[in-house]
Amino acid sequence: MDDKKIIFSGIQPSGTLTLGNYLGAIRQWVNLPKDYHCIYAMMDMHTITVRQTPAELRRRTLELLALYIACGINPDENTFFIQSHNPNHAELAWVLNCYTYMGELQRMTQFKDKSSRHAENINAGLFTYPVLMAADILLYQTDYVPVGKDQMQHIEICRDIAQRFNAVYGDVFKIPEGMLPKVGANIMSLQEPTKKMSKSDPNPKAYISMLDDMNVIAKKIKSAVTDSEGVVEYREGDDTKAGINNLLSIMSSVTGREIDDIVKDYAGRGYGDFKADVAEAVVEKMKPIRAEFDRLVADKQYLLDICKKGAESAGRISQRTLNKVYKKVGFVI
Ligand code: ATP
Ligand code: LTN
Repeated sequence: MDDKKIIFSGIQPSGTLTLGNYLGAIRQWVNLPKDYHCIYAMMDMHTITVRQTPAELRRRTLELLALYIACGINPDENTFFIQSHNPNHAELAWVLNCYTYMGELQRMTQFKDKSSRHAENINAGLFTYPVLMAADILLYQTDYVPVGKDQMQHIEICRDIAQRFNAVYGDVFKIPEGMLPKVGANIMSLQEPTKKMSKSDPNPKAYISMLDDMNVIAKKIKSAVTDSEGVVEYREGDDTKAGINNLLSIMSSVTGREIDDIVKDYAGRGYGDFKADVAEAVVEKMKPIRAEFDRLVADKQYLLDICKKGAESAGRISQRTLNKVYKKVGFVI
């Protein structure tokens, strides 16, 4: 490969993407400068850490690719692939499992959170999820991983594992860095604005799905939980203001305007006006994405061809790292 810096990221096809996924992750992928080599995957192997309906998982995996493209990531300039199409991920994950401590996995917030939500199925995959994620990233000698804030703990453990491995065997892995968007790194639930917006929230009013109808999007924003103060103002860290802070972050992310600048527009005006404008701005942003998604998803063969080409390229790049690792740990290759 040339000497371009490498970007790697991915999302699990565990549900329909939310505005949080878009503003926290995908939107930064679209705006990355052309001088990076970008690799984006659909993380189906991570998704089965929570029980799935097979036909739905299959459908959502290709829908996720259609959404990536509909959001503006060009398949001719970027590599897209399905995680399970490149077996190197599972192979490196096994090796890294042997260099990861139970104690550090036990501290992971996502594990604690998901095991309490899925108490009937606390499987070993859920526990070692961060190790597979570390393998995803390290296989490509990744420089930067653009994700939302909730994933930073996983990037940290990935760096720890890589540094530990390098300390024993020399410079095998590049140490990656997380990349957060300036605004929108942590979009909150519309119903409980101190909790993050999540596609697996049982209450659909809490999130905006990228495939919601435009009038549903507007309705959800208009019924977002706010406060009784009636002042459109951003107050970081003030939980009573969490709903308004969140709507301001959303407005700023979708319009590209500074929060301070937006606040000025609403001096002396109520939440009704503000919510109506946020709804309109979000709908404007989502409309073309939705139309492009509908067009792409109807062409399954086109999507499958992209996955095939992407898996070949991902396989080739990652094989070099895996060979090096196997040699270092003493496997006969
Ligand atoms: P689940 O509910 O299934 O755990 P999720 O909606 O939290 O899913 P993920 O698949 O875990 O989404 O995340 C995909 C990407 O979107 C990650 O980079 C994550 O950091 C980002 N992301 C998820 N939710 C938000 C949010 N509320 N705000 C900003 N970024 C987010
Ligand atoms: N855990 C991530 C999805 C994910 C990922 C990755 C993101 C799996 N492997 C590698 C970046 C890089 C999530 O968003 N829940």
